[in-house]
Amino acid sequence: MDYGTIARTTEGPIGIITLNRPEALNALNTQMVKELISALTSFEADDSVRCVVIAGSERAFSAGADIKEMAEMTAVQMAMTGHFFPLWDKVGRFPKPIVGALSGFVLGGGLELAMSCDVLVASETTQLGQPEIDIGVMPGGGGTQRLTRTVGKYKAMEMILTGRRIGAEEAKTLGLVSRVVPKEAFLSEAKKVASEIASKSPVAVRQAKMAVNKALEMGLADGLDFERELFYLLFASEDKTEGMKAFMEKRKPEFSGR
Ligand code: DAK
Repeated sequence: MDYGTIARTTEGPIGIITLNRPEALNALNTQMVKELISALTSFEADDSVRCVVIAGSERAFSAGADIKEMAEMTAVQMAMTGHFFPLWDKVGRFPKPIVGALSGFVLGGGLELAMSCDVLVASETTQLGQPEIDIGVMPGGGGTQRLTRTVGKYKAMEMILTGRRIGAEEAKTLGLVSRVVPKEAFLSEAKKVASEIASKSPVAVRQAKMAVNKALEMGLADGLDFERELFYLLFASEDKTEGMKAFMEKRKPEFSGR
């Protein structure tokens, strides 16, 4: 597939998607959503890709859904086309880890896309917000649910009801990003984290990601049962045998993903 709104590249075991509509601050339009789904689908099928990075530019990760495109849409069109829902489902259920490389504006659907990633590296210039209220709507891609689960009711209400943006340091304090780095380093740092994850057992990484995500959906007792089942399963993997053997032999493990 030829991509017009994103770039899809690989660097060793890392699949990289770069949002690329600089003229619209990487606003997510239908074409970009389709291309994102296509790139993610190809990375999912490619065994050599062990971790994915989604990045924007230094000025904007994404300023949200494309307002110029949405302005013309009716409720029925939204519902009948599903609009962006396939994207959120794809990103939210993507089995491999995704590192979000954030910088500049991370707004609306851009923040919702970021919150579907697994580790968020943010440049010190990052501004995050859910400004949908300013254009007469509300978050529709998971913002009311994911933001509230992450930062709690009162900060989520403040952000969603006022549309006010927060900076990278505040986001880190709130647990909304994993780490903050100087603006020159946001992409390299995201790739570094992705490489680190890619060096682990893909089987263990996949199960661990699934278990952590379940913590946001399940009660504690069910979550602990779920974790235990996934943990048992890892004892059937070759990677478990290799990992423990390598420890005892004082060498680096070589994980095969089996
Ligand atoms: N859509 C379309 N174009 C955008 C845009 C957006 N969201 N954000 C920026 N642009 C365009 C601007 O129109 C401008 O283009 P020209 O007018 O020059 O052609 C260009 O990008 C540069 O923007 P500015 O000139 O405004 O730059 P500034 O530095 O002055 O301001 C800003 C930057 C980010 C503060 C400002 O552009 C802004 O407020 N943008 C809108 C942010 C926003 O409201 N975002 C939320 C959109 S609603 C769903 C899932 C998700 C969603 C919906 C449904 N389903 C699953 C159904 C999500 C909804 C949203 O995200």
